[in-house]
Amino acid sequence: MDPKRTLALAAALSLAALPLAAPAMASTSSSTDLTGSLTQLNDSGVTADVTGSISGTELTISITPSGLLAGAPHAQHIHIGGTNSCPSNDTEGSGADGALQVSDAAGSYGAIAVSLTTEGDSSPDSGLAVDRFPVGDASYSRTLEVSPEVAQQIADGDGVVVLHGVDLNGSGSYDGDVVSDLDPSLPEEATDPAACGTLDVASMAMPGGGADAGDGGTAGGVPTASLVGGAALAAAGGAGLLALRRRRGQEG
Ligand SMILES: [Cu+2]
Repeated sequence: MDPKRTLALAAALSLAALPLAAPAMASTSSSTDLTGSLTQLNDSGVTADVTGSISGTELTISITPSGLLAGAPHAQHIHIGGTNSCPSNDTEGSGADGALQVSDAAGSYGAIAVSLTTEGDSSPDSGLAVDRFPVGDASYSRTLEVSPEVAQQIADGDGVVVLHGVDLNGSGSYDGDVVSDLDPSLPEEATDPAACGTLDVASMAMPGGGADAGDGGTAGGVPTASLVGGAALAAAGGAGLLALRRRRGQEG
């Protein structure tokens, strides 16, 4: 074969190989791990750990709550919208004694995108399907279908998990004079948010080196640049940690 044609063929082949590599990368990243750490709203004392994944339009999510009112159903949703964030626990709302109601927090975490029901429909229509939500601190785990749009938003880290139902007056059940802003047939306690946390895309493991650079025991085989970085980190000491925390705080 003419050497020029051979070269051209080689070039064409190497170009052809590129599109093969791209879909392979896309498919490995199409399942995204999710994690969340919910903290209290309305001084509820409620916390919850969330793990899950989104693969295509299939959402798997597990919630382990602590501190929810026993014997009462707790509506739980993935909200999307607003600033895709949680209001702070001390945010004043329109409920009794400044309690935060659902609509008060809409600017932070938007509307219901997924109702995390125990069975059946999981659309926003089931947002208050009280007979299909966990009771008390029951742990929750389910795999659900969501719309392509919602799946993308969750994979982008825009989801916020909210658990509802707070015993504001400590009576042991949902009651009180102020009605819910979602359903006036219910007291606000039945729907006020109890805990909130962003549904974060789990960070990938850092490639080796960085975390160990400050450890003198492993310094032997580390390239000079890493050693310098390690020394700088060691010199910065607590201040470096503080800066990292601050940066995280700003993201949250
Ligand atoms: Cu909600």
